Amino acid sequence: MPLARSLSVTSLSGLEEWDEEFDLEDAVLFEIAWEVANKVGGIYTVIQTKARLTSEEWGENYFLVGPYVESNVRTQVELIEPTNPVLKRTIDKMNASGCKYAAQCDEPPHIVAHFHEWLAGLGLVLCRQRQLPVATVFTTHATLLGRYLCAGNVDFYNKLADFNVEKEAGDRQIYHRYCLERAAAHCAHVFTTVSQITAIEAEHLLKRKPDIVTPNGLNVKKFSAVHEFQNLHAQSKNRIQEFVRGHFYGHMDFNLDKCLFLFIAGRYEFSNKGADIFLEALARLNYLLRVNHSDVTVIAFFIMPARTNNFNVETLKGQAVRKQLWDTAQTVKERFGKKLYESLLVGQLPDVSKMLDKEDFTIMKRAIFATQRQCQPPVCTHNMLEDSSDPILNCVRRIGLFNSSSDRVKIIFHPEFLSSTSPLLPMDYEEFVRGCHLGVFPSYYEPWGYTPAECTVMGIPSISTNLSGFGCFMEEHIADPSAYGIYILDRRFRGVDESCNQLTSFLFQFCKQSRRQRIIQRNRTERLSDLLDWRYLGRYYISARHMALAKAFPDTFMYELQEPTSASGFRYPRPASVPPSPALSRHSSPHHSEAEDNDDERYDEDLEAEKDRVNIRQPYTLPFKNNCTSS
Ligand code: G6P
Ligand code: 1S3
Repeated sequence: MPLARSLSVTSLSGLEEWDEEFDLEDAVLFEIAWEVANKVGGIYTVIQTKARLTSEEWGENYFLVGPYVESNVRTQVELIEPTNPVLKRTIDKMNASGCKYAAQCDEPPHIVAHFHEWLAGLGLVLCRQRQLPVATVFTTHATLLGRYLCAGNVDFYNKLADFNVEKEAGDRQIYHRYCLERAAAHCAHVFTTVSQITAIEAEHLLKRKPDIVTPNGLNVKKFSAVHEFQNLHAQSKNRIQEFVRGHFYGHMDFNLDKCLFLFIAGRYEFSNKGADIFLEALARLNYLLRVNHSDVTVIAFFIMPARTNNFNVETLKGQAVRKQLWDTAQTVKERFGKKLYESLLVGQLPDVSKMLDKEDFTIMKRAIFATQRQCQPPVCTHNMLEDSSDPILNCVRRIGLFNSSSDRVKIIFHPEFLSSTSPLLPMDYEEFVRGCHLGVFPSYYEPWGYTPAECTVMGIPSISTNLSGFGCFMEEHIADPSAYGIYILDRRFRGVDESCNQLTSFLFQFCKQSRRQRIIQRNRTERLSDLLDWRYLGRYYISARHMALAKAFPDTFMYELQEPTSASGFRYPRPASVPPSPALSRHSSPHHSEAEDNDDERYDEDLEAEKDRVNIRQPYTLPFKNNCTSS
């Protein structure tokens, strides 16, 4: 019997010091997903952002398998020949025989095949049915039935244990897909999901408790200058402001400097993603800002793709008018500059009253005339194909937020993912997020939730919920999440109306912050980014693979489950500026509003930050109960 190699994951002092007794030389990892080089939703982000870390570990023995989509291959894939002869032979044979199974070879490597989501699950089931010597991992990023049930307005979390799953799947005509998902979960050597909340859901709906939770990470970009992300915020905000100038032309009766940009983004699942309660809370916020005579204006962006027939004319016209105004200003400036120059050339100070002549005034009047507008600035930037039944538009119609001058809350629905080549808002998603003030993701069904995580690593505060994997994860790992700009809405123990009130209150409090308080809060938010880095979270994937190898090849690999210790569970402390006594805690909160805060002074919290900065790479134990360690 070959000597067993231990799978050591006890020394968790950062991946750099990973105690890697595990010889991957003869092992090969396949990761299979419908979203490999094929952007549909969050799984694409998982695979894409994790690829660097995984290839650092597996080198040329790491293979991603996805659908062949010609346009994606052209833009995202570099075609190369595999160097591994076994794989080359396999691929040649597969190509020759129309992609049939052909993996017999002389020196079979230890294969780990990691399948994501039910769409790839069939491959896993067939691997097991054909008794292939492959260690299999199945990760579900959401359960099919869970998604359907939640979208259907049921009291999902309270009834989880009671659903007749086969009947529910049948009623929704997803029985075949449900069976595939359940089979993949049960056939896998190791079953994982992205959060504890989805683990509970999977246990009830798929009837298997996940072996390990594999939370989603990101590639965290660290800037050498601590404040660089703040500068980027200011730059990106300027670009959003430009768009707003065009969109609201003729109605720019609010102060852009006192304007806050909020946004929700993601797959267009109106209630699952919480767009319903966000809109309702915005209506309540509008009322609060009006009755309190606030000088703040909120612009809420909805970035959720729907079926459209391109941008609408009014929206495009807005940007054209803005550009025309800009060009006019440049023309007049140049004419002005020329006159000034000529005057200086002859050694005279200019006669200011003659610097603008009749023609200048005509040019400017014509430009101002073009900004006359009979209609309100549009709520939606595109021509919607299903305008009359669209849930966001219908909700806007019901709550009456039509971007009128008296509204303190304005809505912009952009039913297409953002792109830097857009004629309207030429920004990519990352730039846009950086320029916003707050991401709002009040999801009801959200196994993980990348959107608030992306906000966090860019130093932008966000609202998530205690029904989202991200929200629960942050609640578990941060002593005072809201002090760090991580607002977690209670959608688990409150009714919809109560949650909506809480959301309104979060939004209203946020609007009351001074610029200085927002800067402090962004600094704190950004400090959490290590927690969401794949360099930290990637270890759960490593554990899952090790577990699978040990289950599939018990003569060669071993692992041992470890019970959680009291030390398990890592928590970011309250920010150092928070005094211990609740009586004094007013100053700890970025919400305290004092007159002297209302300036644009850069308040640098770095000294405090240094005191409470927690080195995430310090030794600690895995924060999940299902740790696997060496034997
Ligand atoms: C960043 C910039 C500051 C700017 C501030 C605006 O911190 O470095 O120069 O004043 O953003 O913050 P605000 O929350 O008002 O967009
Ligand atoms: C799923 O995508 P979704 O937006 O349909 O997978 C994502 C990646 O794991 C996850 O972040 C999200 O919550 C799930 O819902």
